[in-house]
Amino acid sequence: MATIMHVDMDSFFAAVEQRDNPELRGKPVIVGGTRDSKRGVVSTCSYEARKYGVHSAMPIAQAVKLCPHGIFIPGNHKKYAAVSKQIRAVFYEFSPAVEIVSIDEAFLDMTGCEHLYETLEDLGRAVKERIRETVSLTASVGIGPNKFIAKLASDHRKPDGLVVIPPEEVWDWLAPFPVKKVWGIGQKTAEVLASWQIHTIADLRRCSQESLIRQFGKQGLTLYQLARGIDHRAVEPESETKSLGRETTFAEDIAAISKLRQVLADLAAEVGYRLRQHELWARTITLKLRYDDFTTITRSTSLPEPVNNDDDIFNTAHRLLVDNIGRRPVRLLGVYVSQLTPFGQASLFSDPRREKLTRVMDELNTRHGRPVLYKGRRLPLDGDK
Ligand code: TTP
Ligand code: MG
Repeated sequence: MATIMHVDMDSFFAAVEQRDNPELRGKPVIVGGTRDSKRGVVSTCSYEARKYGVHSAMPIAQAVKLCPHGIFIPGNHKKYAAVSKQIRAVFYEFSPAVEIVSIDEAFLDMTGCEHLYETLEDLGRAVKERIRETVSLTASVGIGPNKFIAKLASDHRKPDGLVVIPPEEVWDWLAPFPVKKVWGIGQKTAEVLASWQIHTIADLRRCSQESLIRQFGKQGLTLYQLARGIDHRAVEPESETKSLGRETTFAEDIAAISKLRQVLADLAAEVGYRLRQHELWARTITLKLRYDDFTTITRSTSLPEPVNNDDDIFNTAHRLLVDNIGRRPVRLLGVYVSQLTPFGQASLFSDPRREKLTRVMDELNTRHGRPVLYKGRRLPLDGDK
């Protein structure tokens, strides 16, 4: 039996801010923009702010309404990335098999190392303590026989949590969770299941494998297994972590947003095409920008549901472009996708006409070598400079 650990930092960006400015401790801190930010969204907030209903991805303006006395901070991505690097180094002290999931989160395969500690709780505590010593921050840790259980466990007692679920406890422990906690069940799948009166994992176990496959295709089998605490996915060490993307450097720097938008549409279409060829969906879209002075930034958005069509990739990347372009000429533009998953819901729920169009385009593009088909947005829009 495997022993898998999932580690996730608590209110990561906000906790770093509170660490570095004692005046912020114990207060509702909201990272993502200043109070008057028109377009900003919340990156994260301290647990003190969560009491007021503030959460990641909420518009700053809404957070101001919910938590008027909140402390609003634009945030310092360079600093968070540096802290993230320190945390990664800690992970490798404990296991060579580390899968970095995001800036503040990783899976560690601890199989075979169990005997180094008296109990798995001791192992979890050791990791939390090393993190605290190294970066003075708290992490939540979950340990279980597979990734699904480990991740659910780390989330279970946040913040500063430690939850160990031995294999023999998995069945009972899982039963009461809402189906939305099952990996790959998004809003839409949850709605279908709710219409069948399936609300908890215990309910989900009443569905036969056949009925789940009939309704959800390949994903149905996975749901059947996850409901029983079965998850065969391996921890994939960093070098294998899947992400893909495309970038392009311009012969001459470009400042016109209309031109950049066309290039972005091409890049998004390339990336979408490659995702679909791999039968993968992506949760995180990253824009890479290099300005004329060679400063390079990357900005990411994580979506509530995994996507793999050009429009979703383009729209997300375009928003990041608009938010970050400033007035500076751009040397390099790139689009990357990560947090890839074989679960997608496009075939079930998206607009069937768009789906069909995408399929036809993919087929033509495969046959002729890319690109042969252009979408309207690649042409400059009226009024663009
Ligand atoms: P999370 O681990 O999802 O959130 P968190 O660490 O802030 O809080 P929790 O205690 O619930 O784990 O994300 C890690 C960081 O990634 C978060 O601090 C900020 C950033 N982030 C965004 O910028 N936008 C988002 O929509 C999300 C979800 C996270
Ligand atoms: Mg976190």
